[in-house]
Amino acid sequence: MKKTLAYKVISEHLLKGELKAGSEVEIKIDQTLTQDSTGTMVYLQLEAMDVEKIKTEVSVAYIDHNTLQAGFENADDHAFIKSAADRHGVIFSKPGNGICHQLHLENYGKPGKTLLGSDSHTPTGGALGMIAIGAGGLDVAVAMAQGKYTLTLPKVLQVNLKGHLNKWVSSKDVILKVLKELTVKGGVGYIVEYTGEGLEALSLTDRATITNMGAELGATTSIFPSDENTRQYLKSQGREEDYMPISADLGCEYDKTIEIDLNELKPMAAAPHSPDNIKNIDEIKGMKVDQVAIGSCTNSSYSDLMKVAKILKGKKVHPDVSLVISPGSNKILTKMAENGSLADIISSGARVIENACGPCIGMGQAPRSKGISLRTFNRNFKGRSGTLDADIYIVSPETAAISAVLGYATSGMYEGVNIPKIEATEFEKNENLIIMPSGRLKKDIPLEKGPNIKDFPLNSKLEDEVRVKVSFKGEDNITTDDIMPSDARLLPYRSNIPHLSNYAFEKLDSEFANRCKENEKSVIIGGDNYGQGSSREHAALAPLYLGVKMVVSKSFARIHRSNLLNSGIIPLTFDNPKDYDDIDLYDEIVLLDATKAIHSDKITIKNLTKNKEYICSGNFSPQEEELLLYGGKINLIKETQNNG
Ligand code: MIC
Ligand code: SF4
Repeated sequence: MKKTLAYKVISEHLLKGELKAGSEVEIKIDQTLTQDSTGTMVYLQLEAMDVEKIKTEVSVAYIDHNTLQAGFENADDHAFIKSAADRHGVIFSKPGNGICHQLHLENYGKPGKTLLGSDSHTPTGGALGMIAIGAGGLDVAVAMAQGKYTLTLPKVLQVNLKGHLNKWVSSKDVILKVLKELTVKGGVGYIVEYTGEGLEALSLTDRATITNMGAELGATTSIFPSDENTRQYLKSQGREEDYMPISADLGCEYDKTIEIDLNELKPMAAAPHSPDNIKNIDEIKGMKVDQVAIGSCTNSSYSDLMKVAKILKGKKVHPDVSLVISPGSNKILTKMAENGSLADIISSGARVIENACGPCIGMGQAPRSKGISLRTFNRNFKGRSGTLDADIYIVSPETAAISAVLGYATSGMYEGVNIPKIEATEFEKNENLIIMPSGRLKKDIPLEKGPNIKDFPLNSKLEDEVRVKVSFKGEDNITTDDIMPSDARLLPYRSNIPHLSNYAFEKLDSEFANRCKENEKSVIIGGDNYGQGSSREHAALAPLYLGVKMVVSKSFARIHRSNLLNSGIIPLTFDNPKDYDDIDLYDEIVLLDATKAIHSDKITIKNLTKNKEYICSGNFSPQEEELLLYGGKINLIKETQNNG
């Protein structure tokens, strides 16, 4: 059978199941990555599972999110992860080395391999021809312990790229166009595979911008073939030997195809407050800008920052604009210091900040009140920047840089500016910010657990009757940033669920935590695509801690649904979306015979307050049913270990 590239890589890693969309498959995981804001949970979970050494070929613990260190909390998290990494044989990347996805491309990703990461932008690795999937921390912990991962096999959506990009139009505009076509839920249940003549002009890091933001489509992952551009990139990183060409079989069939004519694309922006709210720059041209932020795992590559440096060279950042730049890696920053382009950036009046996620996750650089910020990042959800009434526009680095100089949103295309050309370069290996595992035995390496590191909550076995009250009702596309906000104030508490849980849904409904306490056992009611965005399992663990037993929505985002199941919280979808309208806060809902009901196709819940019944579906796989019965993955693993 002729195979898509995605299915080729998956079939080479298939341990169990059938290569048929919709069926449950188990695949071998070659590599994992964690970052610090989800990583503390991963290593606590490894401890709870009593894992000795990991089974993957490469596992890396990156520190890139929580780097502000305004108190002891972040530093304690780093020390904990460092000690846990050594205990289990995981490579540790120190803070300052750079952003996990950029670093993984540079140093470890390989064509044809599988990667599971506790960050939703792990699909960045798809640029190298990997199957790279973002997941909740617990799934990554299990992948490290067992070298495998279970998923429902997605369908494959082909994006065929025709023609060539015009000057000032970049790969960021390609993915913004895909988002316009498909929306933030259009990728759910799919792997997005890129093909066509347009690939040739897209460098590896251009491709990585596209696969990175595939997360915003809700797709399981995105993938590019591994070709000459891949070889060039690996060579530039001093590891040409890791190159292997792979592509789809000629004439293979896709489940869905969209075509994009690159010649027709213009520079674009995702307007507030969703990555699929796409406008052409000419629609917002002239809009005064207060802040420009360049960086993040989407656009912080060497060529992105070199373009920015060349645009800024000899110019002055507009007096009303604060321009901040966070490079993707230490290697990139070093190279730019050596070739003088860093001086061009600094002397223009830009503020160069640490090689880390920084403002992308609200760790500093919150815009002014009602501020307008152009950012090269991937998410512009309301409030994520740290300023609730700020308007965030997502743009390419070239659009960001020229707008920073002129003080208003624009593209060089409309300003008669020449587009800069970037010469390829080679990077020297530098592992000064990498700590390899010492090889000592786990029992000889103490876990460094500071006072901020608390145990994570565990659910109990599923009861026959689940009787709950509605503690929150949300609209469509509720993000995990809405459920469990993260900013400089809260990120330091990612290993402290009791503290964090007080802030769940804070921005949408400041009474949520109190209501949960009042209701004791709760249900959350959601609209479409509930839980989109970040992979943070805190968006399941904080509700679990507050007594949430069930979430009923019109539909779910993939990673969040898994995180709920891993926590033993029942995710149900309404068969009739209109039933959603019926339900109000504090309504009492009951699921009878729950331990039997979860095995059925149709699950009926009763609204005792309104005297109504709603038919719902769980679509639980056999493994998911077990997760619910045992009250989550850790309980299930412990039970299985104890029984044999
Ligand atoms: C994000 O971009 O939202 C994050 C912060 O990287 C998250 C992970 C987290 O919440 O820690 C993600 O993308 O999964
Ligand atoms: Fe970090 Fe932002 Fe990328 Fe998330 S999206 S990994 S916060 S840079």
